[in-house]
Amino acid sequence: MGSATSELPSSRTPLRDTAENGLKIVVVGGFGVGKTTLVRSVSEIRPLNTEEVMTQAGAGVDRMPESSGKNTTTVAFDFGRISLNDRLVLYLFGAPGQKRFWFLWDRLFSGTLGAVVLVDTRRMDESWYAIDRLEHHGTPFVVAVNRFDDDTARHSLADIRTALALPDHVPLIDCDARVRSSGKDVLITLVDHLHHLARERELTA
Ligand SMILES: Nc1nc2c(ncn2[C@@H]2O[C@H](COP(=O)(O)OP(=O)(O)OP(=O)(O)O)[C@@H](O)[C@H]2O)c(=O)[nH]1
Ligand SMILES: [Mg+2]
Repeated sequence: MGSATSELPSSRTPLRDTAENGLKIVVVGGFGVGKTTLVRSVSEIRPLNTEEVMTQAGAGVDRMPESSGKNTTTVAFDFGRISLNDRLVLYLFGAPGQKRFWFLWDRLFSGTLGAVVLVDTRRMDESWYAIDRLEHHGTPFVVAVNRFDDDTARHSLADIRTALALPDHVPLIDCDARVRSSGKDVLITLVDHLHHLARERELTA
């Protein structure tokens, strides 16, 4: 994980008695954008990860930036949990990023209240499929740009919004998937967005 600053929780944190609202959230995005990293860094339980080591057989198929130290990939999904406050708990499902596992996504989306699309600006084209599928399912989402240290281009959020053809009402934020507080901010942005959409629906009903 290089200079990762997040820490895995050392023991299980029991679910608070007051928790009454559980929301299923999925984290989607292209191969190696940091989905597993995000679920690991924010989860208050030891996350379930279905990582497999990538071998030479994947060379040319598994398209990662050369400098990446990544040597495992998610083959089913990640699962973690975070309590945003005394009553609200999020169940996080990290999707697998490689194209050959994308058929699992539609199943993962079932019962999902909202999604985070993680983006690596060096491989923006890999984000389109995620956005497309979420729009198809009508699942509300926010987009979080996981800024990698060796990304020298540092595109602005405005440029990224244009490149992804994201409508103005979709929240777009920066994050560092390795940092718990940053991952948590992304989730809070998503919950605020869901709240806002629900209020809008009430007003127009
Ligand atoms: N420098 C830097 N490295 C990161 C960041 N986020 C993740 N990484 C590293 O990038 C690699 C990719 O992370 P993963 O979390 O496995 O990515 P993923 O999206 O789950 O990948 P797949 O499940 O294979 O699609 C790992 O080696 C991480 O340690 C980041 O913000 N900055
Ligand atoms: Mg993963």
